Amino acid sequence: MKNHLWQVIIMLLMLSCTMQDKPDNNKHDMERTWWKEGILYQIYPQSFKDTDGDGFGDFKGVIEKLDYIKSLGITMVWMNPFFESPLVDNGYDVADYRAIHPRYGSMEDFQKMLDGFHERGIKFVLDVVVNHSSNEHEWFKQSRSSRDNPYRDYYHWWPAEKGQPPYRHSLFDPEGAWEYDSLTNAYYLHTFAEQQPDLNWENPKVRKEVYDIMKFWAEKGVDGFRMDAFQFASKDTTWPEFPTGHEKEFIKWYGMRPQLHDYLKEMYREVIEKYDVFAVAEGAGSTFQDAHDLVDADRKELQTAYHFEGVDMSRTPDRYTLSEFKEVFTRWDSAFAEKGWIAIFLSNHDNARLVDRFGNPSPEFRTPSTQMLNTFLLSMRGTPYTYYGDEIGMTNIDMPNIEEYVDIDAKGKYKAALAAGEDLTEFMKVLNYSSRENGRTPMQWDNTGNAGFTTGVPWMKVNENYPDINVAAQERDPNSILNHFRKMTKVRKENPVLVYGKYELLQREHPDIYAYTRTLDDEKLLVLLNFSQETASITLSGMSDFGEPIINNYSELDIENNKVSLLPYQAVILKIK
Ligand code: TEU
Repeated sequence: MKNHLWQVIIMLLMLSCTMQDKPDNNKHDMERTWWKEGILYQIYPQSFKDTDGDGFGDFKGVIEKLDYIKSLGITMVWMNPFFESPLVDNGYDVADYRAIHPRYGSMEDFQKMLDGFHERGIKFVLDVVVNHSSNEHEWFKQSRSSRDNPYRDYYHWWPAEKGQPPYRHSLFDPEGAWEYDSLTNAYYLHTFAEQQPDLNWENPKVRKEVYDIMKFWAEKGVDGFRMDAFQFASKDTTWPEFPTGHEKEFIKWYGMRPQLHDYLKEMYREVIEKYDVFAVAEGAGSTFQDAHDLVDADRKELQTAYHFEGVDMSRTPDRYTLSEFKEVFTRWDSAFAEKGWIAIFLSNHDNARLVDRFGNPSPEFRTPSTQMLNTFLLSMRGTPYTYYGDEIGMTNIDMPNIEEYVDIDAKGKYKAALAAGEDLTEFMKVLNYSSRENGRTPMQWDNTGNAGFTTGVPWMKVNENYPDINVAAQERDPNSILNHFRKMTKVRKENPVLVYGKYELLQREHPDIYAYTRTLDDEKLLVLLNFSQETASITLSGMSDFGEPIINNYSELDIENNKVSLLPYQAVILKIK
């Protein structure tokens, strides 16, 4: 017995030594979780697949495509809002958080879709839009009805007898974020459109309502929550004037107030920990400290957050430089090298298409450049997010006239440019390249009418390149963007080093190639991505013993000793022995 006790003590000592000896980069490895290993696919439901011919995608359409979604090798789905809504901002204006907008189907259809995901081992992430509600939500109707209504404090009101409220910038309304409401002679705050009044998170009743909504969906079986525009939820409700000239510095003045952390801790206690669900906030603040504090597991707030520096790089047609790209992703990786976890993405429903912004959409280079970008997303540390259509290289559309635009964001920006007397030709050039509409066109399934998306009139025009770019055609081609995406999700799943391994940038100054290694214990992978349309080479000192590439978007690879030459947009991952 005594002997046995000693054996146990020695074993425990050995175990604690090996744990301490592990290099820093393995800390993540010790806290393995499904959401770190997850590969997320984002579905914009109105544009995915329509089954009833009304021109809007629906749940039945998603159900029809469940096997396709599974075949991508993804393990999580985030779906944009599908709740009851007047649809002023395509559903980011929710009128009833527990009801489904009829255009998507019924609650029964939702449940079938959710079960379908679960049967295929896919987790489901719900979009929770609670920085604001719709002005048609019952809470707001009550709130605006009288100053002493019990719901008055669900929103932010400024009584007009106090004069004009201090200026607040609105992301969608050029006239600012306060809207006058004559019914009670007061202004209410709306960070986005005037139909999206901001909820008052200082009010504990509002917070409880939100947790109840989250519980409602957790009970139905959703596995995670994406908190929309959440860094703006906490406000300085003493309403100070901001220094002149700085009124539009969004995160600094409007986002990440210290009490946000208290709200998140409360949400964690009330919902997240009770249901073992995952939560990600849109926005990670402006400093690494903000981001860390949001996702530090010990603080019990969120599991991941996502920063905007990546997608903010390429908002105008002059685009980004590779050195800037490397700098942003390297800096954010190093901030989370030991603790915390982030999302890796280059596109979503608020941005133009991946290939237009970061790759090369010309017919010659569309395929390799999209494959290269998908290789990047799936070989970085952090949970990768792929936006529907990027797995087949869907591109921007051409909409030179403002009359064609339906999005409130584009319309608001146009109105502001007009009021400011900007050069509208230049403005339209930038909008045509960068608008959110580019990323919202119907999914291109095949070469039949409307790309197989709908038999009716699509809510948003289908990109006319669908006969060339569609799922059916790419299914048949082993070298398609789609099949490369599938190979790459498989590679990520088979190589935990791509999830947990330490990231190290090589040759920061190289003008065309992004090269990095991922290392976990004695495994090391080398990722080489040619971001240019020319052949480019790189000489890797101290490395010559390369194995066969575990992924390559071309059939050949030119290696001579330690010099690797890459074809235009070639992407390879090599095992370093
Ligand atoms: O976006 C919030 C956000 O921070 C915006 O700046 C967004 O980047 C901008 O609209 C792009 O022009 C979220 C949603 O993702 C967006 O679709 C909604 O319109 C918005 O919240 C309001 O709910």
